[in-house]
Amino acid sequence: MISSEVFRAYGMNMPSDLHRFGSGLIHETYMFTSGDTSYLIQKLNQSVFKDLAGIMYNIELVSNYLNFKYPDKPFVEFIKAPNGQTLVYIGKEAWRLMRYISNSKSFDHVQNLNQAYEAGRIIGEFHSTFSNFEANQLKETFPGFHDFQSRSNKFLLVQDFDEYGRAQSSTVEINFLNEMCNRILEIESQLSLPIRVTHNDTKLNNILFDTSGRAICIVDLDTLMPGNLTFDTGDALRTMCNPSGEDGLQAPVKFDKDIFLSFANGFIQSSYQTLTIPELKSLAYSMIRMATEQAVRFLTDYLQGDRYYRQPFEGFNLTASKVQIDLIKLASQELDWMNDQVGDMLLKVGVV
Ligand code: GN1
Ligand code: MG
Repeated sequence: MISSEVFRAYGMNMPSDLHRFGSGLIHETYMFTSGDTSYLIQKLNQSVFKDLAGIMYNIELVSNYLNFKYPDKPFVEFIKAPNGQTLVYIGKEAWRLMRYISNSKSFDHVQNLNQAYEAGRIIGEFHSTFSNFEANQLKETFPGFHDFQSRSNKFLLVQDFDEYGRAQSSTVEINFLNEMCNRILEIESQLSLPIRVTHNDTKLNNILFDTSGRAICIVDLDTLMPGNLTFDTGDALRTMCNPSGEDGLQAPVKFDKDIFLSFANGFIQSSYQTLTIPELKSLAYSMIRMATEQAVRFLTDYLQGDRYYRQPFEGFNLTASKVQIDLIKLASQELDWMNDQVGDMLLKVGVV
């Protein structure tokens, strides 16, 4: 399944126990062992990620900082080929190799409240760790990735163009999201949060846990870029607080208040000493902001004929957009409650 040339480029022999690893939809990931170490090798998706060199540059900058300041903190560790390069090209294929963090596990759905606490804690810790890192050193490898204005501009454009004649079948969703976009843009114009190193894809399954349930670190660093905190807390919350999954197949859509509380507790414990008060208070808003952005992205892709997201079933984009819309409605009803809870937590740790 992988040519031995790839392993030769890293100075290794073809392994005998090579097998497919994880549920990633973008890259192809395989696992193998050599001696007593396990490795992951990935064939990178170059149609989604156009600037692989920029991505690896960002990851290297961030991991050098971490290794220098916090050498004991676990982080993804890439292996260089004998020619000194992390990326190896075999023909047109791009590959990279990393050490597998032993005894680690990731989850697609929240298993218990401690896991939600741990996810919040590790995201808060990530932002505390990099709070003094000059985020603008990082390259914008995916321009406008979480830029709400450009996501909503594109949404309006594809509605007008309606190349696939699909706008009529999604009028209710389009109208709701246009309204939400205006609301979010209004809030964003008054929100001024510091630019930080953001992970930008903090879904639960990008967090590694050890066998005792403690979160070890956040992985899948391809979207590391400058951004603001809401991108990371919001993406984690919108995926964790809704047990239905993005496809709506696991369970009915729900906003799970207990998961929100556990996540918020973990997050505040590990970050209240370093993050600013507006950032800490943006937690509840961040979830609605990121659920809206994701709904807009799914519906934009639906209107443009499903060209970005892989469609696990016909109509996935429209369904996934509806799931986010239901979540936005449920979470919006609890916005005051969420803000009150966060306010109480902040008071308890002495932040007012
Ligand atoms: C994509 O491939 P995956 O699942 O890690 C997307 C995220 C979306 C997510 C929605 C590079 O992430 O931004 O939140 O789908 N990644 C990219 O499921 O577009
Ligand atoms: Mg990913």
